[in-house]
Amino acid sequence: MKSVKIFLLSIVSLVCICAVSCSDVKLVNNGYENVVIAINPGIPEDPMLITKIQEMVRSASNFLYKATKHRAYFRDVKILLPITWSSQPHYQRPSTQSYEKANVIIANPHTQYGDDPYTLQYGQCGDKGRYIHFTQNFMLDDALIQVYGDRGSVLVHEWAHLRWGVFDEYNDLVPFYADGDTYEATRCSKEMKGLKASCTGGTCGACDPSTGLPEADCNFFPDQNQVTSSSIMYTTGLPGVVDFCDNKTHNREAPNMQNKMCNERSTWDVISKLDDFKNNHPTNIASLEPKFTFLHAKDRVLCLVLDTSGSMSVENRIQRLQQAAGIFLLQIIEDQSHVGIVGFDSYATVIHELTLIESEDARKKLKSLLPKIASGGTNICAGVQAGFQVLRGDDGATNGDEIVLLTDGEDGGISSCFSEVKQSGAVIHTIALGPNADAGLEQLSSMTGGLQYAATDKLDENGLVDAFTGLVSGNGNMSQQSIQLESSGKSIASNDWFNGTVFIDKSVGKNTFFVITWEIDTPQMFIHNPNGKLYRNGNFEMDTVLLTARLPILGLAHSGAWMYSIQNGAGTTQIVTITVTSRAADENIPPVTVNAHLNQDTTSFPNPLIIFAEVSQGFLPVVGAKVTATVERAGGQPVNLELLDNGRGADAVRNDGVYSRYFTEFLGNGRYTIKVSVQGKDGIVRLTTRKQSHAMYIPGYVQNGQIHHNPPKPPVDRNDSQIQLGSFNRVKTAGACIVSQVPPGTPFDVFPPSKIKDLQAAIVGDAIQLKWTAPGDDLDQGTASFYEIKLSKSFAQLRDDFPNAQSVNTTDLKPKVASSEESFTVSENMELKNGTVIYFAIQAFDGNHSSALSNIAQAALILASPPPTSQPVQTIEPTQPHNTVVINISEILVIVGIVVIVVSLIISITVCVVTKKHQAVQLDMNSAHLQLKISRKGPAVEVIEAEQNQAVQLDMNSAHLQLKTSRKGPAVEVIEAEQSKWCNAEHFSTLLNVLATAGSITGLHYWEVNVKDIPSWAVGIAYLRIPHMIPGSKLGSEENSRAFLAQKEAFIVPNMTPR
Ligand SMILES: [Ca+2]
Ligand SMILES: [Ca+2]
Ligand SMILES: [Ca+2]
Repeated sequence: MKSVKIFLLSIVSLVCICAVSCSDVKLVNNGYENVVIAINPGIPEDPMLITKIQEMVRSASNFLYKATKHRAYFRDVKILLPITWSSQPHYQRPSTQSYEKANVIIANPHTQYGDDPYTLQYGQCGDKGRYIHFTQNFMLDDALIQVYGDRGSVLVHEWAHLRWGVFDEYNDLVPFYADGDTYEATRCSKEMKGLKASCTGGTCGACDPSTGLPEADCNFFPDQNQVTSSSIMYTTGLPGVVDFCDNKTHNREAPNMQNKMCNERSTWDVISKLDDFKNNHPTNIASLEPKFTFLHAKDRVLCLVLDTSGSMSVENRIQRLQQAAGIFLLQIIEDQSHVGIVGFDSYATVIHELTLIESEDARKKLKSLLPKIASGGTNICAGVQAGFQVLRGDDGATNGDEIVLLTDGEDGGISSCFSEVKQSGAVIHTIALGPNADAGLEQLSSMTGGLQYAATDKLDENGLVDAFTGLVSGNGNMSQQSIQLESSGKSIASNDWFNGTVFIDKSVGKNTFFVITWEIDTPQMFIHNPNGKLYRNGNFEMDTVLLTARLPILGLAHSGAWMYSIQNGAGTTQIVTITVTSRAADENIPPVTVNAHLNQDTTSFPNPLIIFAEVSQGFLPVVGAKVTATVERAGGQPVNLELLDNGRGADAVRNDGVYSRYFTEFLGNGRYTIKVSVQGKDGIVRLTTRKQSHAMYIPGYVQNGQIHHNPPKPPVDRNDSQIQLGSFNRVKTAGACIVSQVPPGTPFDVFPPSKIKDLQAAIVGDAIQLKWTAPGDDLDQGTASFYEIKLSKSFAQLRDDFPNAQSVNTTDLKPKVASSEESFTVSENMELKNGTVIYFAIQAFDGNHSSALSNIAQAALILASPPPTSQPVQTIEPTQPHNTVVINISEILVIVGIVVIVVSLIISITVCVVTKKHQAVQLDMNSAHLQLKISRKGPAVEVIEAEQNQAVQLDMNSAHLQLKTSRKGPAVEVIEAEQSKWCNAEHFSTLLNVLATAGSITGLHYWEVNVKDIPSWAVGIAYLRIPHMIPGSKLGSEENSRAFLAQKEAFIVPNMTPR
């Protein structure tokens, strides 16, 4: 069984033609051209924003040139200004550029969640991302340069995500990892120097010196001046960091996204092997100054170019064209657009010149002119050229205008107008209807950056309506766009019913339409709104010629469940469809939307297709939705596939609102069309913030041995105008993919299980437990046959020589179905002692193939140890005998305020990486001159004011709930169980601290503290009451408090500076 070792690793690294972003950016002679930076129409006009964009790009051009080792800079950048900004003589018309397709967008989130720049990136390693998002505040507020670094370097960091598909080298969730008997900050390169420190309220101390393991609030503070120049994907906030990690500097053990997604390859290794750099050599560029072009967005100018050839009369196509294009004209095209219509067969006919869409009458008039008769041949170029003629009607030009080209036929001459199309500067969206539409059609959309749709003749799939409904404006103004809530169809037997529910949520409701189509006889239609109001046939606008009924909902549609019941009154079976569209309820609150994408729009078997659906409200991801893709295949039944946001298989990041899945069930060559339906259930769906692919926020840096804190990140305002999501429905077509080279007959198994990216290992008690998510027989679908797990004490052995590493006995391990959680306890006997680090990796097999090697997980055991020497503290040799420690704080001149002594017990913690267990503490207070005694019950500490005339009072309101007062004065003992949690806001919540008060205002004072059998503890002075409720609050070394930390072996004076 386990002798099968066919490595088929390259299958998921795809030829990425158009990936998720169809940008026109090109690298020509070392210069990037046609980079588009677009400003959202919601941003008020501000010339300073343009200045700042130019400054950023200039800086980025230099930075990029250096980082790519003289291989690339920004040569040609277009700044796309919104229609809401006033016109200037030097502004040009955009051609194929739009806000929707821009590489960088400047936009404000509707709810304040900070100014983290980020890239919407959800492909695999090396795949392009969607866009870079900067907020207006990020662009204008120079104080943020200290937080994120120079804007130009931030742009290069994000550009690497967007253009080259590399990932972050820091990890907010796993900031440290074990390395021998200590731990390292997750970073690249490992040569990056800095201090690990735990800071609260500006006070810094060692990161839990009692255990050698980092606390939750431990941070890595890099040195301001670095010995290494790598890496940009770790941070852009340090002046000397100007390079990517390459094979020499890469830290492949760091548990970050780059290693996980790119098989532990360095960022430069990935970047330098991409198409951009394959035939590109370092060159001396005299001027790295980018050329800026200003483009001014305009309202849509669009021409429908519709096939009326003879074949359009079969399968009712000409009638379906009128239905679907009618929905486009009545409901989808935005107000203030200009629309014309051209029909073509062997020749083209201008049906109507451009008309301004400013009234319902204008819409209805255009709809009435849609072609009704089909005859003749197919001359696509004649249609396109007539379309250009119509588009010139407003301004003599075609750039920035759009054509919607629908055809069902073949045309040997389609390539004759390719060069004219390229020259036109217009965008052509293509709709291929039926199985025989010309194979060259999609070249017109791909060469102009248009949308690529296809529809079959299966009426119940409603594909033609979905294609026209997807043709919304790409200008970034979401409140204008029509949003499709429902698209469904069914073949209904005579007198049977077609029932369903559409949830209209509060983010939409304006301009809501229910549209029902049928084939033969008008059905009985019943629509109940959430208040029980019933709409019947008499409420609909009926079109008995086009067999369409349309119900406009006046005003704002009630939010909630709208139920429809449609009865087929015809004497025979007929197909009935329903489409519901709406618009944003409030122009200031973005609606919930879904964007559906394919990783490529042409694919040759056996490259799998990846389907992505991005569900969001504004820029906030929506998680918890049920997302289903329906794939219509060239020659067979449609396949439904649930898309998942679980960070496994095709899905890069868990809970980022991007739902993804591989599609492998190919059946024949031809166009595959993909539609995505999203259901959100009230109480299950929620909004979240983006967590990946953003520039790192550095908490601070180290200069001359001192930690300098950066300003805190702006707080997240969750009380904004945020509306509850509630239940919702959305539908969106993901377009079409042209599939080739599918072998005839039943396909043999070509797809291996997908790479396991989430293997985790942990020492639990005396054993090691492994966890991961099951891949499938075919990538992330089906069930794999078996697993092979190996272990090693060497990371390098597992990575480079997996076959020869020690096998783990997996006889009892049977794979579960894809996406299931797997867990396995390693039965091999291993000596687990301090400093043990064991690495694990896993492969899944399907009987024919093996998956790629998983991420490499580590199980580490680090017990209490002195803090590493890189702590931000000086280590002073002890001056007292071990174990029983008495310190005299005699050198602190207290000059401010009432002195508060804080006693902080740091309990011994035995740590096996994942489990922290509090152990009972034994104290023995045996010094003769102490005024106070230990409680007989056990662990305790007491504080003594040694100046006889000044009593020390412990403030038990401040004590951690595991500290109990002794009956005999100011002493505390540690108890195992907390009495209750969060019952008093005054209590320290995470550290075993208690405040003691001593009424000193000025003078030289000392106190004695007696402890025993506590491995480490701290005593100090707070000038103000230090905050309790903030997790980790404790004594530090700044204006609020001073502390002496102590361990059995040493005193530690945290970063003391004279006051
Ligand atoms: Ca024009
Ligand atoms: Ca995801
Ligand atoms: Ca397989």
